[in-house]
Amino acid sequence: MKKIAVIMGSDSDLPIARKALDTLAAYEVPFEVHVYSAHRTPAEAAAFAASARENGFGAIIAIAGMAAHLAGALAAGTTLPVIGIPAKSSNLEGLDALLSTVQMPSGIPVATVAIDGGVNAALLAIEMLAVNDEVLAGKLDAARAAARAKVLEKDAAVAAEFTL
Ligand code: RP5
Repeated sequence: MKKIAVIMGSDSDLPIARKALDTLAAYEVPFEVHVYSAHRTPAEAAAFAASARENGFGAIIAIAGMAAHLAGALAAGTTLPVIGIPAKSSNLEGLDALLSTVQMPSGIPVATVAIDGGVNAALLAIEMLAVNDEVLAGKLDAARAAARAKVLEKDAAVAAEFTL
């Protein structure tokens, strides 16, 4: 199975990264984690992106806050899918990072998830791998079925308590 890379701009992004890592682990998807910054370590970030495909990765998750260029900078160096997580790390509540991550120019896409959206970033990466992995696709289906059952259980409980 291909690996997923989880790259964060700073170790202060770790709480968001953990959500993605826990999700990948729950699906038994292999991953590698690094701290590379588009601004503080641009050479290391570029080198990682340039060699990611030959190093066995299937997708890259990039987490960054403030003037968040990490996802775009990695995407510039690879044709692997890059998923950007804007981090809420400044007094602009993550809106700065959201716009920096999502507003990519044509030709260099970044699939941007919600601010601090570690779980969905991991699920999106898993869905990418599941395109040609039936076992993984089955796990995703099972998780959706379990989530549906939970909501229907809550619906029944709420309806029973409040319906006149
Ligand atoms: C970004 O700046 C990082 O991704 C982090 O979210 C933010 C703040 O970094 P630190 O100053 O905490 O290292 O590059």
